[in-house]
Amino acid sequence: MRRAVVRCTVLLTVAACAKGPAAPRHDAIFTYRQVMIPVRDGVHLQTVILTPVNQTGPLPILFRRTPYGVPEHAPDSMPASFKELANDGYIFVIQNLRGRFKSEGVFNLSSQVDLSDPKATNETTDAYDSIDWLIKNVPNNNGKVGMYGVSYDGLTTALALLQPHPALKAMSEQASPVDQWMNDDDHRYGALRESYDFEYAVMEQASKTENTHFAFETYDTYQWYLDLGPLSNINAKYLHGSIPYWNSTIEHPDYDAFWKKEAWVNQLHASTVPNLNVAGFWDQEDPWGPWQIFRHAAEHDPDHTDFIVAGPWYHGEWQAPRGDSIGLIPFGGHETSREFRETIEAPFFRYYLHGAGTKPAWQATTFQSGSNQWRTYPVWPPKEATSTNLYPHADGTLSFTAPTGGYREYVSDPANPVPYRRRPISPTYPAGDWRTWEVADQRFVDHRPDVLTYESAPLDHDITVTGPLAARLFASTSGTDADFVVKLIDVYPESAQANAWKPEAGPAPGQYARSLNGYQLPIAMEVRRGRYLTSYERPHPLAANTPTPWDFSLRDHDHVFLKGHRLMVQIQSTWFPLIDRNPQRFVPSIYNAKASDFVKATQRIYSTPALPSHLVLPIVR
Ligand code: PG9
Repeated sequence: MRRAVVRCTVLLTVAACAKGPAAPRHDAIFTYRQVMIPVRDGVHLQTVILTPVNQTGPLPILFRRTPYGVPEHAPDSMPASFKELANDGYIFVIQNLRGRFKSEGVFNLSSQVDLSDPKATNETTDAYDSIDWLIKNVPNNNGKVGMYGVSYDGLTTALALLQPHPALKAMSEQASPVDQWMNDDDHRYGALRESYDFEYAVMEQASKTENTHFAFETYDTYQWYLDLGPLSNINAKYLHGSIPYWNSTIEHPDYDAFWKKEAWVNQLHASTVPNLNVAGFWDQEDPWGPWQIFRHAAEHDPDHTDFIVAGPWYHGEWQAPRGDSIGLIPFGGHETSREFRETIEAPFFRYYLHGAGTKPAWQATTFQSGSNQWRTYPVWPPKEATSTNLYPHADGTLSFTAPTGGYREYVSDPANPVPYRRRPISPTYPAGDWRTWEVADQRFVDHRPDVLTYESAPLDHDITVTGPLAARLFASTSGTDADFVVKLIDVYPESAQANAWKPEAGPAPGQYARSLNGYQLPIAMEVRRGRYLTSYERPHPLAANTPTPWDFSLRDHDHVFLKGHRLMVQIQSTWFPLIDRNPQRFVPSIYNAKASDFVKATQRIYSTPALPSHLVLPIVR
């Protein structure tokens, strides 16, 4: 396997670039100590302890567990991502997971937790044992521990909910996955996230002591994945069975016992530790997990300690210095990330770990896009939202009135799949355009003959959509397997120039045009795979040319479609190489499909009184 090695973490929290030890500084803000913490099976975990140099009394510990590498020295200056927390005074502790970098044991890129076996170790028991060690061994701690982290570090935080140490008094799980077959990083209801699953597995499992980026021979990975052909070529030509997680993925195409064990959130039925869940509406990796953790913990939450915050963010953007825009889309002058940390995250930990301030008086807080306002909700979803059907019509229009008849069709060709973002599609990591692809202007595909576009008239009033969205398509295919992708889009008016990105307002816009005139902004997008419509465990062929209901969950959102904007829906059957290509001819496992199994198919979307395809919007009037 060809590979490129990097030494920096992929996340935005404490920088973990491997530099030599820094010389002692008179203006240092933390003292740095590295220890090996023993856990129950005798394995030692590499752990860094950052203690404020100006510490005068006992302080709580804020603990983060990561697969990406711990810092090799104290930060030279205060990192933006924990400046607000540091102002309150914490001992920051960062630990490498077992089997990563200098931590002993075997890294298992999996979140399987078996608490019925007293000898088993996993991320839940490693967190428990480490907290036990920290409160007994870190000088001058106040006996209270908080955990927090984004993505994998959010997952290791959330897994502590399953058997929390009594000293764990609060946590903020941020963008944690919960079930890697159902949603988030690796699959969407069984449809493989091909580029992410492959590139991430290589990054974390090609080397114990590095984060490795697969070295593509072509910059445009759309071309690379297309040239690859059937997925079996990944092992045959490149990995040769060397990456365990990739092997597990292709050995378990369906929702079997392996993935059900991975779905750790199904063990959670109560709020066991006060938890501030954090989700991004445009999180390109883990948009679903935080909502699932929030909902599972809400099953039994008598003390109201289960909270959620969501904003218009890409994966982890709430830990960026400002968060005043995403791609070209500005947030109305708000620095949402700084505001989140100052007014929500820091006060949350201050209340539970320092005993100061007040408990949040809400269950959910969002930064609502469109209106660009912070909103608080006593319960989520808000009771006043009314489910309202939005219908695509056979003439390409979109409205709240039921359809009178007809259908539209297109030919989906696996040899010419619809790209999920504008080509060239750079590798997922590092940098590239990955972070903001979910807000990319969809005009780059709406002319394609294999993408159906439906558009409303300009809105004569604002439409506020708050809560979970869904879609039900009535669709047929001439094949025996198929994918459908549904996108709900906010179309800006031609007069939107005034809203356009300003150079001083945020990150460089990369490849996108600077005007928002006519911009097609995706609000909700999802894919379903036909073989799993009736059972996730046992895939079934579709009956060719037979209209069938396809149900989509489009996740939770909070967005205002402003007066003068239009609503748009796009429907397509490929989304490549984000989602692997469906052969469109049913085979027992797509991962064993041969090149000759991939065939063209004619797809139809119905808009008749008996087959009224529609989206369901939770509209707040
Ligand atoms: N999305 C990444 C991840 C989390 C958990 C499991 C696998 C991948 C991450 O950014 O850490």
